[in-house]
Amino acid sequence: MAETKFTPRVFSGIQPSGGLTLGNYLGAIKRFVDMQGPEFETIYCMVDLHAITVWQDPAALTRNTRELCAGFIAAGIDPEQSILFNQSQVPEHAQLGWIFNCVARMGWMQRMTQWKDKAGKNQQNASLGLFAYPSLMAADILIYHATHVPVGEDQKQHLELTRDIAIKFNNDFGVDFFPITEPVIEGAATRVMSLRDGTKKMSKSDPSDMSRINMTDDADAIALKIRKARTDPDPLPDTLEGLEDRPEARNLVNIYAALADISPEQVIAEHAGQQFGTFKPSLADLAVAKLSPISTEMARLMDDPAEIDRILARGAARAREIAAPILRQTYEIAGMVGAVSA
Ligand code: AQP
Repeated sequence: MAETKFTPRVFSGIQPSGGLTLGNYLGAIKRFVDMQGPEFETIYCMVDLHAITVWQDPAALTRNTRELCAGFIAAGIDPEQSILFNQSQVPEHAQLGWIFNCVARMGWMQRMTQWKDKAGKNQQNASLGLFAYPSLMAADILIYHATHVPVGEDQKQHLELTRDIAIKFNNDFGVDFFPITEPVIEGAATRVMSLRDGTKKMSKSDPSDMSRINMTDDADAIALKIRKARTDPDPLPDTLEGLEDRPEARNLVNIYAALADISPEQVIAEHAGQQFGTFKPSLADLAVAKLSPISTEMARLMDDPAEIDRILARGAARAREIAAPILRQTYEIAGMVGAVSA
């Protein structure tokens, strides 16, 4: 397929299923900001329809959606330059999601590790929405003919499935309609790990608040969580290879690198031989310096929820201008009367 026929367009989303974490910031939002510019049209979404695949208290969902929007803007997303909205205001996502439910195969979905992790041993009791999550995610991306999707490492498998769905749709209908999307998984912090367990991803739904840094944490909370972060007794090595079997130490080095916009190698070069008693306070100072301005701005924006709602509604209207014709063409390709002109 000649991918060049598609406008270079970035799409990505975050679930308003809790407060934003440092993992979401370094793995996703910070990189969304980097991709904003003349090279791409950028579309960023609060994926509330995804969030409800597990139970969400309605009042908390509303608050988390607005707070997430405030987080995007405070971190540097310009709602004029980028299109910023919540998914449920653009019904074309769910409509294309249904078409893709009919394209994707049960076997593909059953292989998804996020499904297996989140449904756990109790799959019979998990929602049908949780099972179909990756097909809606494919629709989120392809309803804009997005060509590039910046995500953290955990979303790689879902992006491969998005490509499989696009390929199968194009083949089934003999068209060259959906682009084969490129995942953009880059940087030092594509997988920020829990501060309590270096083998587990930092996550907003982890029951332990000490496992993560929330974007709304104040300076004292950030410093405390980093001081209490699990580590080992050895000092930092003088090469990156020395961190191979030390997941907690490696995680702190990666976080430092991503916050400072340098490589993990540079962090090691600057801090080799240091004990964690020295390295952790440096990391805490850096984290506070980078995150405090964002949390202060988030709090300011949250004082005016009506303005946030206006930004989301305006973003949704702009998103629909792109999504509606693509949905209409999809229906037409599939032979839906009403979409096909007589
Ligand atoms: N720990 C992480 N390190 C790097 N990137 C991460 N992302 C999430 N956690 C990390 C990236 O953030 C984007 C949005 O993720 P999401 O909120 O839609 O879903 P998630 O990946 O399931 O995140 P959480 O925090 O673990 O949410 P819950 O707890 O609700 O399931 C994605 O690009 C993701 O890669």
